[in-house]
Amino acid sequence: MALLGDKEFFKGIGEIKYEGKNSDNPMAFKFYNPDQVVAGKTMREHFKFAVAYWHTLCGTGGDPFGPGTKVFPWSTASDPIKAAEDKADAAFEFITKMGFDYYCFHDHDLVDEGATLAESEKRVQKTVEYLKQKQEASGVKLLWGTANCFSNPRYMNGAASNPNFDVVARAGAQIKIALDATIALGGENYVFWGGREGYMSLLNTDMKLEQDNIGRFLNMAKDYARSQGFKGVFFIEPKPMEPTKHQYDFDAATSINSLRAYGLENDFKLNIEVNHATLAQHTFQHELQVAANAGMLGSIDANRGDYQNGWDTDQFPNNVMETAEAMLVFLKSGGLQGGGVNFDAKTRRNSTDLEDIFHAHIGGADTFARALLIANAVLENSPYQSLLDNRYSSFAKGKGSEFAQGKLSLMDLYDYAGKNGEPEQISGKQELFENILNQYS
Ligand code: XUL
Ligand code: CO
Repeated sequence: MALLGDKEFFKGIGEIKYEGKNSDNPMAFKFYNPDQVVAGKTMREHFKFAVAYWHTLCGTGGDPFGPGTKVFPWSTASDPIKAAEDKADAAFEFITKMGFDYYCFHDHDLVDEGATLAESEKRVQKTVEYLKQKQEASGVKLLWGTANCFSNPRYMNGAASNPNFDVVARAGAQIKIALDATIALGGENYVFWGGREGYMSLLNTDMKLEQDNIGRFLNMAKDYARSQGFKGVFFIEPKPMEPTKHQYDFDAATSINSLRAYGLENDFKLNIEVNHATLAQHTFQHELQVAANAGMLGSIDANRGDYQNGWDTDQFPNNVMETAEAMLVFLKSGGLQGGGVNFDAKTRRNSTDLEDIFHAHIGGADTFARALLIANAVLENSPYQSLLDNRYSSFAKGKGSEFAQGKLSLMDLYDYAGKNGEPEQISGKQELFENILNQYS
């Protein structure tokens, strides 16, 4: 069995090190310094950067207008188990060279699906045995596992929301196998992204039954995993559309409501993806804040969309100022509960060199690191927090404080307002807040 070092796919590329912002070495971090302490934790601990198997090891660049453009040297074997082992070798070589600690997968990113459920299960189990050894040899861990219940044509009408019980059961079986794999690999979390859990037309859809079925299904999956000793967090990953027109887990607020409606709020949190937030017409930081307010900020899928088009382009993060706003929410809410920052992002179709995959992840990590440093400087050194506190200071004293403690009635507000007269006009000072972020960047 090939373990680390027996075979090299990314030849000529060594370990990526932190060299600081004056380095011109494209194969070095400029801001991500894994052991640097920021706000009481190392960057490594804050972020728990993870590599997404599906993009980085499997995504060859196909789009609706043409096939893939990238020929990966780990994807040549015809035997599915050999191909899975080659892919695992490449994955662990890449993750180790990046100096990251985590990876994430869908079941059939690891190994191709077989002709039957039993054959698929056997393949996943064999690959898991191999991955266990790769994990032990490298120290790399599994941030989360998930099941791909959206690509196979059997799921064209949904998985847990499918109108045909036979498909719902088939999805259940697949998710049981993916949970077993995640648990066997010591996965810290498990993700549900409902790729086809939604609908295209209400005319042929019983929305209430479909949503109730998803609620029942998630409870079954949670109960099974807990019965097998899984102690990690389950994440729902909201996305408003694509592939379906209306997805049930539209955004953070919608998903939190569903989790509460089906009694799942103690076991589930959210995995917030940047490009999913913007597809829902929200900012990334808005979605993080909504999740944090509910105590459900679990994990991040890091990427970005494109301002000029409206689909899930999954580009690597590179917008420092937007990410800095997100890192303000991240730091103020105490970071992520259970999860980490998974690069759910792909190099462009015409980025065909293997080294491009390194440039992409280096840039993504540096963007988050630089943004974290900015947010921390804003919180520690600037007047930002005191300006914000001041904006709400009327709730910290007098009648405002009584209101905030739930001690007033509507009649009390009536009496107070009658005596108080017309409220003073108070500026929101948005430009000043924006200038502070700019100044500390
Ligand atoms: C799809 C997406 C998925 C999930 C996992 O837009 O983000 O890759 O992260 O199923
Ligand atoms: Co994602």
